[in-house]
Amino acid sequence: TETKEKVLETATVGGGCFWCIEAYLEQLRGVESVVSGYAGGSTERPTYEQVCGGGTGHAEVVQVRFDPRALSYADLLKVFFIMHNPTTLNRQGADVGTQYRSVVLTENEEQAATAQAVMQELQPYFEKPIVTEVQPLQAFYPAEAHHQGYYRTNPQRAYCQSVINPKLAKMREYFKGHLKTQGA
Ligand code: MHO
Repeated sequence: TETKEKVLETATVGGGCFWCIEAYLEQLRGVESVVSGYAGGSTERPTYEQVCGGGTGHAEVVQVRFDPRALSYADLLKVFFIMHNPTTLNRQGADVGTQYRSVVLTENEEQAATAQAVMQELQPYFEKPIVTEVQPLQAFYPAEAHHQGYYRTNPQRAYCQSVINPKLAKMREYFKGHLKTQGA
């Protein structure tokens, strides 16, 4: 018997608070899982407090496992770029600091080339230069358990209501036909 096994790919991106990126990217059809974590810095197995304190060099990122037959890496990146502000390495809305910088951490040369191509394609839609860092992924450190699925676990928290809800509304408005649940 022939089994068609799904071959998933991995994308690692950062651009603002990982609670947000996780909440909106997991809406996309083709996304199988999203894990919040830290990458792009040097400290091994950092804690959230260390990352917030600066000095680790890490950004808050999410690691996405996706089915490339349902969602291309390029399309995933386009959604990511449109959903955050890739023209700053310091500020994402109310969240300020290097941990919120815009970064794409690539698995291979092909992903790096795709990231550059997507940035070039989207540049005309932004007033300022896209400054997203594109670099090979060295290590990904999953964040603490209470940071995983934060929006789903804490929908009533003020941050979820005031910051994440508008992003989910934007997802529905911009990418309606590409979401797992179109009505929610
Ligand atoms: N300013 C937000 C950011 C959370 S995010 C996981 C807060 O501290 O609640 O960086």
